[in-house]
Amino acid sequence: MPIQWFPGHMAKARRQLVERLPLVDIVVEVADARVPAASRNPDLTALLKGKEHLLVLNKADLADPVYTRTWLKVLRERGLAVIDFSAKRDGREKLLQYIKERGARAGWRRHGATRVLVAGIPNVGKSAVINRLVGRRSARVGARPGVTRGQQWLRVSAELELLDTPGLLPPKLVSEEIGYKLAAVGAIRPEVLPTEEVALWLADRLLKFKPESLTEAYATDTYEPLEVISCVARRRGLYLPGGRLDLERAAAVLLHEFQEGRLGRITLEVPEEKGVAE
Ligand SMILES: Nc1nc2c(ncn2[C@@H]2O[C@H](COP(=O)(O)OP(=O)(O)OP(=O)(O)O)[C@@H](O)[C@H]2O)c(=O)[nH]1
Ligand SMILES: [Mg+2]
Repeated sequence: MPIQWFPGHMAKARRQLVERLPLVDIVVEVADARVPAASRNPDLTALLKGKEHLLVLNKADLADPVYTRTWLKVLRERGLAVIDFSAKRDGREKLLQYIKERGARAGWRRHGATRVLVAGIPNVGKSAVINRLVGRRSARVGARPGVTRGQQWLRVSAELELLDTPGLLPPKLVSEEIGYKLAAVGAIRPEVLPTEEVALWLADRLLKFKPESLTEAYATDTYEPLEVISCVARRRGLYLPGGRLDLERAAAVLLHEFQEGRLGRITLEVPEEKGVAE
């Protein structure tokens, strides 16, 4: 794995997170509902041991609702407090209610405001979730990993304060498969894994999980991932000078359109999959 997997600013963000933990009442861990297992950082899970904790499967509007229900059930059976959420839709009251409930259970240590630390890997929507709770665009949001650079306190009310934190990846890539999942949802920078490899992996997944999404978007009639990329190029008119298909751009287009939800609501991993269970 290239060294850029765990950039220096993340090591610093990790140190700052460890410093803050004792000062907050509850941690809201944000993950991506399209990859509920791969988008959790085992290093963070270890740091949070013994801390009041709520897992938020965000971007549920982009995930397959049937799989989301299955994931919630499985994760709850494993003893986790978990809810699905979409920072794009309104689920503010539900999330506030959960935070309150978990908080009451923790028996609020302090008289002043309840303090919530929001953590997770990059680009899962931590800042967007915070903005939804605050009710306005207070934290910076962006469609690439690494937008939030430092910690920032934001106030929901006199009773509730949220701490936005930079995305944190595990120091080591756990498996290549997880790398592809994270690249497919945009949680790791595109330079880390070759775009064409990620797009081929994604095409293979889509063929298995939701082939009709490819038929509808790109008029595919194949079960070959490479041929899917060719269909994307033809459908979007991506040609190189000389008339050959521009597969590199087609790969980037497939990733982008998947990430934007233009292929429909798709989940990329299921609980019973090999290597996914905890
Ligand atoms: N469709 C959809 N998009 C979302 C949702 N939440 C966030 N996004 C988008 O996902 C991208 C990342 O959101 P951020 O809030 O910046 O993510 P973050 O976790 O704070 O990322 P870093 O600060 O880079 O670690 C942005 O383009 C958001 O608009 C959601 O629930 N649904
Ligand atoms: Mg952010």
